[in-house]
Amino acid sequence: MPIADTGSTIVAPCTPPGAGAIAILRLSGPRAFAIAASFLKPVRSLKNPRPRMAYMLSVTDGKKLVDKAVALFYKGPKSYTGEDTVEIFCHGSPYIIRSILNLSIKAGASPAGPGEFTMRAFLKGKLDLAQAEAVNDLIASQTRSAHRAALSQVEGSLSKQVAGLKGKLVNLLARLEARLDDSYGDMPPFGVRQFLAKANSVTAEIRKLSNGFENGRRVKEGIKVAIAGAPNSGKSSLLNAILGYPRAIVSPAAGTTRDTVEAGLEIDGFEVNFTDTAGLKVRTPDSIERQGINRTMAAMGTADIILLVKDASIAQSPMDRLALETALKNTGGKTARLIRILNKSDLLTGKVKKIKKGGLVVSCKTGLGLSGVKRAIISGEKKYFTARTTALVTSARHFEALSLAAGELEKLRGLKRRPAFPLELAAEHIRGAASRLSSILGETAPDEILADIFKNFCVGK
Ligand SMILES: Nc1nc2c(ncn2[C@@H]2O[C@H](COP(=O)(O)OP(=O)(O)OP(=O)(O)O)[C@@H](O)[C@H]2O)c(=O)[nH]1
Ligand SMILES: [Mg+2]
Repeated sequence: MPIADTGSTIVAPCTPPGAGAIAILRLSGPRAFAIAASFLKPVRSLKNPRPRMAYMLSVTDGKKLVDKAVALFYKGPKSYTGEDTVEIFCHGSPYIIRSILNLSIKAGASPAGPGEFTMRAFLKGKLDLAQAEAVNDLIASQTRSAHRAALSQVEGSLSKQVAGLKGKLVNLLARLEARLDDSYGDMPPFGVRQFLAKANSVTAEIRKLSNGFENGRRVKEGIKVAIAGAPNSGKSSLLNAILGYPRAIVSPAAGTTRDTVEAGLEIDGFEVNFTDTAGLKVRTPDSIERQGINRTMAAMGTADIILLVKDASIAQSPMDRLALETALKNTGGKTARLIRILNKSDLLTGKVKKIKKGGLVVSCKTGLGLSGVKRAIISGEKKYFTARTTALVTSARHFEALSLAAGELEKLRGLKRRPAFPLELAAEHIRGAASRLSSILGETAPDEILADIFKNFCVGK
């Protein structure tokens, strides 16, 4: 996609392919009005159309009527793209859509690339890059939490915070530069300590923002939950009971599940992706089982949460111990969380109270404790939306830029040890950090980055 080519007028359907009650096509660019007027009748009403007024018009191909459609005209810069834009609402027949596309192209429009409308909005300054990226997340959002994170980013929550941090860096830089310009030595001695304290506090704010990325990732991509434990402990039963339908095969034979079984569910506005796994065995199993166990290990290694299932009606077995050790290895010291499940509580008599400390008491058979398991899965997540004051970082690109900015600022500490504080070098680090922050907003984003971002959008957005 030629990034800088905004001289052309582009066209694309904005609604998904296939038949529908209504389809919307959009034209944007300097010739949008003229191109629309070449096939919309009567032309008289299009000489100087009133912005954002709905016109009922005929779509014509020469003398032939193609459809009756409603058209809206937006005079730039008061449009989504910032350019002259026409939106045509026609009947949602693939034939009609194709005809209008062809009529537009015949009159000089070019087919829009993925995300090209939003990219033009960015290039015209209607949105910054972080906001533009979130438009795609908003379209892709499937749950309340993902929607909320994307919408607040489109509305500028992250941009505002990043711009604020950048402003603070610019201030620090101005102090250094004033010093560097002070060739007569008129200014009082430079307060290195105070300067570094200010820089440290900005670094801490940046780190706080970037630390939210793990939470942001879970909101955007879903919480990964691995269900693990000894064979026959009821892992597949737990998956089925949580989902509310029999996704995985359950049987009294140990070793029923050999491959991983995946299923997704929305819990209280959060997307949760479960992986049921093959039970961990102590003795070296046969080749198929070994492959299954490798998959169990992989699922545990990449999980955000491990639900460790134990059959509470029997004493702890060597396989339970192995499962616990493996789960601890995958959660200890990492961000992954371990939730211990004591299943088959319906088989216990009077022992329930005693085992409560060891985990969540559950019966997949009676349904006891299942809502508690669901609550435990999302218990850590809700706080990012309630008591949150900082924006949620959901993009790996933003996370990387923030980490690099903080890393750049952390280099300032090392300069303190020098006999004379090197103002030039300090300024260099601050400039570096500021430019990382600018890249989030798109102030310094090169064409390849833009192409890379917008290629993931759908055509028409
Ligand atoms: N009484 C009782 N039986 C249960 C409960 N949960 C599971 N079971 C039974 O335990 C047996 C094993 O259940 P699965 O869900 O297949 O166990 P699993 O951990 O997936 O087993 P593998 O895939 O073989 O490792 C089945 O006969 C289930 O009906 C429960 O809460 N109470
Ligand atoms: Mg199973």
